[in-house]
Amino acid sequence: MLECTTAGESHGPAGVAIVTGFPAGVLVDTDMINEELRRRQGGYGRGGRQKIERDRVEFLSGVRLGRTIGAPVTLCVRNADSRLDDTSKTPPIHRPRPGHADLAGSLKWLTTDCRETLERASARETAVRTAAGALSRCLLSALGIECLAIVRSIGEAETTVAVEPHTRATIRALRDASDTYCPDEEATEAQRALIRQAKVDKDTLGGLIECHVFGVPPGLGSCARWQDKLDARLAYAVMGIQAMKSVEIGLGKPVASRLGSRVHDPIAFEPAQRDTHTLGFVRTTNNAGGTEGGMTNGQPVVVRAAMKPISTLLRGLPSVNLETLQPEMSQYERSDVCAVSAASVVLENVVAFEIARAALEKFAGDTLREVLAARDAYLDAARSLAP
Ligand code: EPS
Repeated sequence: MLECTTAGESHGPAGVAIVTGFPAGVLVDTDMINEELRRRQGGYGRGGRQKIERDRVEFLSGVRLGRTIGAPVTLCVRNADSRLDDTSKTPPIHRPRPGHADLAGSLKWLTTDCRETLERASARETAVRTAAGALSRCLLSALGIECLAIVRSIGEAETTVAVEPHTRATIRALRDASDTYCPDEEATEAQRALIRQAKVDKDTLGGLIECHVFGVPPGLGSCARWQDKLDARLAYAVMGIQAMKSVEIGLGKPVASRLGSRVHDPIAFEPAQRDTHTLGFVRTTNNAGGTEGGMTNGQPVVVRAAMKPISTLLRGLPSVNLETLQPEMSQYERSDVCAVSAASVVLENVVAFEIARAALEKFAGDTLREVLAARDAYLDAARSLAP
């Protein structure tokens, strides 16, 4: 089973991720992983920390001569702004920020110093989670599976652009030309304006991020045990990203208000596509977001998540001093005005990891060669179901 554990504090020496269950023989594209780390550091509205850090992955184990060897892979991203034990630079925080882990964590770990909690709760942790997800994409690319996440909205500024298999190259290029990672010039401009205004107002902004996964074969995940449903696993993993408050698969919330005839994706068979990963089963719509019964159906997997605004507001919010129990405004620490763009990169790589995990469950093997052979054997068997 593919697993990932992370460790590290925001201002500690480094973050690490340990990935177990990764097959041998996968070519590790370190440049691609570093490019994902660079993108995660970017996005309009980021704060001062990103001028200090230059995130790069180091492999401390599990990789030899550029390929995985089947052993646990340890990925490390060092912190330039490392000062955890210097209390002159990381002073205690007694005024918890509403929306942050500060208060709940202080009550949990029996302390009045919110720093004990915030150092681990920080979204700095997503650097190594992104690196681990990007490692899993080295396997996915060998399987012909591609992930693409965009920013759908920041505040009220939203794009309605459709992301389809045949437009994905254009969407990727538009996204990469946008400094909010939104594949729509007009929406990008509107998002930038909202972020600028929020900064002036000493406020923060959230948004919607959306990931599409192309080339996923049918049959990943399972309806046999609820724990193995792929949509459930995706929701679990995505809610594990800092600041997410909801997850949707495919059409999402609007399924509640539409008739069935306007929700479910009609099934057709296209013989010319029989040799592709869809096995020839095509749909005119993809409201299901590529999963039915918790299993992939050959259509793109679509996951959307709502990120709350950053809880560190320069103007502060009503709070209570944990040392005096007197009302005070929440404490300000250097932070971002908007990290939705960065979160879209995290989403892309977290979703990739879950898809890779499900692919390895169906096409298990100690080496990439065996995984590819299992995938091919399955697709052949599925094609031979009907004459
Ligand atoms: C974060 C607070 C800020 C963000 C941080 C998340 O860190 P600092 O207090 O050092 O300025 O920059 O995000 C990152 C460091 C990162 O790399 O994404 C928080 O409180 O969650």
